[in-house]
Amino acid sequence: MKFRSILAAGLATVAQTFAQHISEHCPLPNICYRLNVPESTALAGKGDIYLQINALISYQWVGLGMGHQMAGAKMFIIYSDGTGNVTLSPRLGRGHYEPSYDEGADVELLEGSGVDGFKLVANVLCRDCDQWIGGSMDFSQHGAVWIWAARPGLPLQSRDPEEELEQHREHGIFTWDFGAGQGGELSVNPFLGNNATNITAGHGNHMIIPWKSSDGLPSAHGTLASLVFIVLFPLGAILVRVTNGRRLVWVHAGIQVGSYFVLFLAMVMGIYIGVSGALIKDKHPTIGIFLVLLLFFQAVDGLLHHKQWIKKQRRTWLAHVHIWTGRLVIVVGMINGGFGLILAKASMGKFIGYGVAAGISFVVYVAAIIYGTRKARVKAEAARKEKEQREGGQSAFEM
Ligand SMILES: *[C@@H]1O[C@H](CO)[C@@H](O)[C@H](O)[C@H]1NC(C)=O
Ligand SMILES: *[C@@H]1O[C@H](CO)[C@@H](O)[C@H](O)[C@H]1NC(C)=O
Ligand SMILES: CC(=O)N[C@H]1CO[C@H](CO)[C@@H](O)[C@@H]1O
Repeated sequence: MKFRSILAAGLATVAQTFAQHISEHCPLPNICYRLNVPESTALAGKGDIYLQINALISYQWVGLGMGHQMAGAKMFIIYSDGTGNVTLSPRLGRGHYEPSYDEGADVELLEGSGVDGFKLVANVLCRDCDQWIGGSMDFSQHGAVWIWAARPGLPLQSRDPEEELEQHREHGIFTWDFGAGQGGELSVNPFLGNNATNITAGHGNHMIIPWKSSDGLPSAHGTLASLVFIVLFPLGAILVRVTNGRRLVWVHAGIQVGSYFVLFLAMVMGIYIGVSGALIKDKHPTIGIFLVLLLFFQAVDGLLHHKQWIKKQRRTWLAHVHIWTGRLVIVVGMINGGFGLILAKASMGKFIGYGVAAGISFVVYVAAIIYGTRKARVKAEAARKEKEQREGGQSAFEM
């Protein structure tokens, strides 16, 4: 009896000891990462480590990465598997896009993992965390730099470790202080037992870093929409202002309607990007969609005012609405391209390139409007004089 209680007390002490070797970092109240570096690993600088990823079920996926950026990082991503447990997906970061599944990773999901009430919990044993393709980490040090990311949303419910992941929303970088987490047995899952109350917050400075999505579709969207607002629409507008010709109005209509289809395609791409990246509520897509809608009525108005013009041989209010809507759409569209670049966190080079192109186009466009307006005025003046002369001549003849 006495022996038993000594044993029990001994076990409790052991459990208490393990419980103390956990270093915790909670970048958000709903997301916590825990680390234990067993004593032998801490001494050798390499060997097994234990990790815990712990997040609210409201996250579609939650990830932790070793390294100071996505490229070259060794990552652990978890999501619900649909059967009450979590799927552990080890990945390798290749750059600023979805990390690829790391088939060869020597990691294991341990007891205690699962969807526990409102939480996703993954207890992970990592046997190859000291070295991987792209980097290494020395566990005898005081700490190292890690990254994390998460995406809120409905549970993924997938057992496929290669599951397609949507881009993260929340993300950051932090220096993880190993100190508090160093110690304990190599072969004991430190996250089991109810005694893990004495957990040390182990984070140094941390900050938010941008994590960009793959560039293909956003680039195509941006290129097409810029082509329309910087080149095609102004070109179509300028043509009808500065040149003459009976059929010109149809060339104008052809260019603008053709451009509209290109813009529509760009908008469809943009909506896809916006929805999958949860960016759709930003001002860029809102303005973009509004412009596309407005342009539909612009086409209708163009047709109507042309009919009026043929009948009356002069500009009606429909024509003025058409002209000013066109000008507004072109200028707002150019500005909205800038908002798009901000939303995409584009490089300085792209900002400058876009700014210069839009600037040149704007200047040429305004110059053409001024030139066209003057020309029209001169023509009208000449026509008026001619008419006067004709009438004057007539009256002289009558006299
Ligand atoms: C989840 O999976 C791990 C590894 O297979 C297992 O140890 C654990 O008990 C599972 N959890 C639940 C809740 O089934
Ligand atoms: C918690 O851990 C710290 C440092 O390891 C230790 O000094 C402290 O006594 C522990 N507290 C409890 C309640 O075990
Ligand atoms: C400090 C503490 O809470 N210790 C508890 C650890 O867990 C055992 C049983 O699981 C308890 O008996 C201890 O009181």
